[in-house]
Amino acid sequence: MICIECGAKYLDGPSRYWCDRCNGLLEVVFDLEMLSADISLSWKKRPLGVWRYSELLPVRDPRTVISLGEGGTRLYHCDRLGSAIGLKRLFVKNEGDNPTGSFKDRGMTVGVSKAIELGMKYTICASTGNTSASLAAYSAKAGLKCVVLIPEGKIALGKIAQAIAYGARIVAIKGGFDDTMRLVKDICAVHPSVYLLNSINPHRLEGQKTIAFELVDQLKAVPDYVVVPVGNAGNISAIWKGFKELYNLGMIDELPKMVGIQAEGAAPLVKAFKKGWKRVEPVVDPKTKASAIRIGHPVNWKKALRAVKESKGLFESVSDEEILRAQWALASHEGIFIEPASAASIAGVIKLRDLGLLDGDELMVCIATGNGLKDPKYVLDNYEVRIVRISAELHKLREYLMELELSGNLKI
Ligand code: AN7
Repeated sequence: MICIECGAKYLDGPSRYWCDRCNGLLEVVFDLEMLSADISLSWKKRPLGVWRYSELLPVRDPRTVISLGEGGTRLYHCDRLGSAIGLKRLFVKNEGDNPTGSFKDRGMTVGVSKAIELGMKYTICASTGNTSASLAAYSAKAGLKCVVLIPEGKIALGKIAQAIAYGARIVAIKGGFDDTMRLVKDICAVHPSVYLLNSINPHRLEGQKTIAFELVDQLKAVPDYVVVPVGNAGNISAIWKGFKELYNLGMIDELPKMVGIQAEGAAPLVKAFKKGWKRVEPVVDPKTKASAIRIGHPVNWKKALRAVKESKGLFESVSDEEILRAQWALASHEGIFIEPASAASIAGVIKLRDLGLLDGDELMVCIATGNGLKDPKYVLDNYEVRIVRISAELHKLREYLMELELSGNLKI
């Protein structure tokens, strides 16, 4: 591992989450020249999924791998939504297909395998919901005790239900996500047998970079833009790292522009990017209905700013209203139901088009990070619910269908 701040190098070994010298973020580096000439031939023989790319994952012994069959998620060409918003090549990668319903599983299969390799007894994370669900599931499969810290009352229903069912010890903290994150970092600094599995853990990000590998395998091309909802900013950093590795291996000869989308009330990276700051100023009381990305102090901000700058991409924010409309637009045009935070990526694409930054021919990929079923209450609370009540009589139903006929097509 290498420190992205001071360049200090660390051999693979005991758990370490930040640089001993300067507290900077760490990154896993592979000696790409040591890899066999054509690893892509081996990859082609394996099914699409995280472990297809095992040569580029930091787990030494395949026998310690804890897997629930993560990755290999569907990539949809959204032609109906695309034509409604003037984009010919709009694709959505549905990470809600993963075993616990979010992209976090890609990181957890690697991170929890690492916990086993290192002989850890406990796993721990702070979470806005999906991380806790995913860590709880992988810890269950690994036989490790799992503790999750959540901001009290701020987690979507489906996610808390998952964490309970998978048997995690759940600690609710009065405060926001950033308070839970601080506590988790502090406890792991003094407790070496507790393994921290937030995205500050560089091994987790290695699993998440496989989103980039799969995209290239599925599209047989490099997207022009990859649009990612941003909270702690781990995923956008990981995906960019994946593309760069393929580029450095000579497997692709172009790179995408990375676009990070934050919710307006929780957008410290957007602000820093637009003002050209070198640092991110935390948002003290972040606000958005997209609870997964209600994060004011993203731990990976430095990696994410670097990813967006290197790729010549951008950060943009979207309002809660835009997120709601985007979720509805994708579900009602494409049959893909994604959670509000994920819909920020769709809202972001619509905003880029409105800002006149797109000409309509670009190959655009939105990363739909989590399944819509994670947060059913959001739909019931925010949609105009269209349910008619009739008595159980045939003529009533026929009357209703007649009315529908007269009113023309169902409005979407
Ligand atoms: C659906 O679960 O931070 O920018 O604790 O659940 O890599 O943090 C969730 C984040 C986007 C943001 N979409 O990813 C957590 C947590 C969904 C998410 C993000 C999250 P990062």
